[in-house]
Amino acid sequence: MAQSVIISCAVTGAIHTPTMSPHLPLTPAQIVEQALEAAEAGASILHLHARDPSDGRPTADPAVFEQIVPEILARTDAIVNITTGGSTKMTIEERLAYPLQAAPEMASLNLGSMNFSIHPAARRISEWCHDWERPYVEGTEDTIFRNTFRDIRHILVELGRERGTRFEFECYDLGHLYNLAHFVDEGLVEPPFLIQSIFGILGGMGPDPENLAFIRTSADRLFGRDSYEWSILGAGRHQIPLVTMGAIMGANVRVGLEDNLFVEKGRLAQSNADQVRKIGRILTELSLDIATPAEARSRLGLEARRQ
Ligand code: KMH
Ligand code: ZN
Repeated sequence: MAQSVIISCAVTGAIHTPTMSPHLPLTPAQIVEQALEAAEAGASILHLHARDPSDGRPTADPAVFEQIVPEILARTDAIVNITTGGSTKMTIEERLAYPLQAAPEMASLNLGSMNFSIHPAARRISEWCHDWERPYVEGTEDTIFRNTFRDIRHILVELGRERGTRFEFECYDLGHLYNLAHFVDEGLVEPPFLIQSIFGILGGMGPDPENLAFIRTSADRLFGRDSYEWSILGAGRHQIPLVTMGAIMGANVRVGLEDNLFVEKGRLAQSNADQVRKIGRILTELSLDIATPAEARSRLGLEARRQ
């Protein structure tokens, strides 16, 4: 029998900017509201970033996260997953300030340094809501998203081993699976772990459907299928097609406005829950069940931590 599908929702991220959609949640109240609505719609994992409430700029300020995370924890049973990627412009110290303080149940962990660019999006926009947005978006052409082996080890030790946080391993390329395998060999990553395969980021592997099968067989070879839960993230317009394909292949899915602002061609999602409901309808049509937070915790080895 097919396993139920764990839906992750990445609520706001640090890629998109306020000009790109009026529905992108920016303030703590908006992020909390949309996260709770996404959980209500079926997301059992909420992946969270913070933004400066004054202008929507990505921030790693623990004081802003503190206005978001405790409120969500108090009002839903969904798993809270805090970014350690932050934005490509932040230092590792900035990115880790809140996760190290909060020791969340789950956090993202990016498995390699890479180009990570959205600069082509700037060509389509002539009027920006805020002064910071245009240089931020254009500047990604010349920015490296830093995640060295030492950075990854530091996060695995300080957040994982010392504080008990488990990870959403963000893999944008085949090499990132091998980097993860290195840390499995070192004894710093233990099953069951969550591999988020990311397709369609400029700088990572492309959104070609064939890549899903290639990554699946590579992960099976490196880890054994019983060691990991697989999830698919498709960037932009590739989101729903690729996560649907992944679900058919036995993967879990990630949606949310961090990864895509639209709910269908030419129509902006009004909220994160719009996308969660859409993939929920597709899964139901495919006779696939949606995992509850309890099922997700059991499959991801989170129960011990919660007790
Ligand atoms: N923005 C996604 C492509 C992170 O927060 O650590 C990957 C991500 C990174 O969610
Ligand atoms: Zn993120």
